[in-house]
Amino acid sequence: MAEDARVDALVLKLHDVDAVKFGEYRLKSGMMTPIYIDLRVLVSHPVLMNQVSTLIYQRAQEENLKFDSVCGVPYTALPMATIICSRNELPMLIRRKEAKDYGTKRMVEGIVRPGDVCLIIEDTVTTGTSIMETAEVLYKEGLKVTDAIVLMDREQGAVEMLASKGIKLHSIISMFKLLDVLQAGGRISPQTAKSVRDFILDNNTFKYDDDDARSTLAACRVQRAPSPEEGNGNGNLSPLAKKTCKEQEQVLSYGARAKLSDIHPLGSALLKIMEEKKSNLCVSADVTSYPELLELADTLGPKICLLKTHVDILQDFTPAYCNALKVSAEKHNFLIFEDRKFADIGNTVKHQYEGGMYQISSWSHLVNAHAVPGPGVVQGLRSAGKPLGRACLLIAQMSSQGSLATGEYTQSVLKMAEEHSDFVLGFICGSKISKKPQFIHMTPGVQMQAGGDGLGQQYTTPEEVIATKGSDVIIVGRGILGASDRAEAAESYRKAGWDAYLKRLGH
Ligand code: 5BU
Repeated sequence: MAEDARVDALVLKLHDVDAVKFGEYRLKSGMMTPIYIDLRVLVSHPVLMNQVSTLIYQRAQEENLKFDSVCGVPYTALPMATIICSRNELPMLIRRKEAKDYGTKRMVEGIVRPGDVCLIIEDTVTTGTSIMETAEVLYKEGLKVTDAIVLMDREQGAVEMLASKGIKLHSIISMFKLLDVLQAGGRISPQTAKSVRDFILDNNTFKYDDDDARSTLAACRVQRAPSPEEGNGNGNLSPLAKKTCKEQEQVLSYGARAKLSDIHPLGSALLKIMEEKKSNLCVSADVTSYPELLELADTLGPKICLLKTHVDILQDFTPAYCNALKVSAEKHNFLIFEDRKFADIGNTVKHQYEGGMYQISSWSHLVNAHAVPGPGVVQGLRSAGKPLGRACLLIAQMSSQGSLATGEYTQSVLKMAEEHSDFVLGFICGSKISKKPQFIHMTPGVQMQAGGDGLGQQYTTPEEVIATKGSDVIIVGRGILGASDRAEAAESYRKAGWDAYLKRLGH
């Protein structure tokens, strides 16, 4: 079962066992709330407890979190941490709520090695203070905390608060997701769902003090589709919801989009790289010898977020080369994108992707595909790539003159991407075609001067592509490869792309 379906089923089961209740309740913070989440009851439901623990651990793996031990926030998350640690043979730490008044007076039980990273597990968060309290006890022991996983995020400011303290919060179920599932399942009325949504939007506890935090907040909420009773306009939204919708129309930062809960993990990784390296530049490494390709990867690596290859133009390809390329990608923190443009039935593309002499799925993070064959092309690629954490881009438009990928075709590609967003993370296109911030738009045919190459290629400038057309990534080949100093040219493109992005953000 896909993870989404498992989360939906879990939400319904949590409702069945009264772990989610609607009415008037007072939270630990004193705040009154129309929805109460009480996951303490899970100890009486071992099957559910196991499911929850599995989902939490899977999230840690999907996010590729690196940690040396696990600590559950006492008490509700303690058994979850115990199950995860026992099943996966991970060292656990127990945080005491009170120091013992005899013996060692320790606040943390278990082997503590200063400098180790501890992953925090929590059942529910509102403001994030319970996670912070546990983190502070761990900090005092010399431990580091970089990430926390929570089963249920009430979406009232915890993500932003913890991010401001250097902890990334990953949630399995968000409040809006829970409401959508319960409403779709006929468990709550549209009115109840709406009143809870309004409450959540009006009661975000995080006081944002800069634009980045503000756009993070918008990013955290942008997943919410308007409920049917909200109509198309914003007429009856609460003031904060209206403000949020306004923010959604504006462009979110790459960093904020990386934190969207329903973004593809690889899309999130790419956006993080872009933010960290201040680069939306993908170099199209269209060279025909492998040493030259590797040389490009090593010299341009620090300036790029992606390296795009055409493996079948290499005259000296051997499978061993791909390892060296992977090493370079790790060293310089970029992703690899094989521009293979798959366009066959699912079964054939699966073979082309994972087999043959190139074994593309074993080394390329991203590939692209034409939508011409219909959804089977994505399904075939997905069956080979998803287990490896790979993803694909659909070609919605092309940069070449007279391309047939326009109008209704482009719209159908968009729909196909939306229906397969567990594997499709974005598009090759000339301009932004989807409003969903989880999709990444990449544009080839980019040079400093608009023009063409005499063989149908059409060039647009970085500024036009990013600032005017709203695409996210510039793909540049000959603009860099044809320069006498490729590193210098790459730096000019990186800067032009980044400046255009800052302009788009209104900086
Ligand atoms: P150029 O040297 O910047 O023109 O190279 C562009 C690269 O992008 C090249 O590898 C093309 O195969 C690739 N490309 C493109 O130019 N236009 C498209 O629509 C697609 C890919 Br899809």
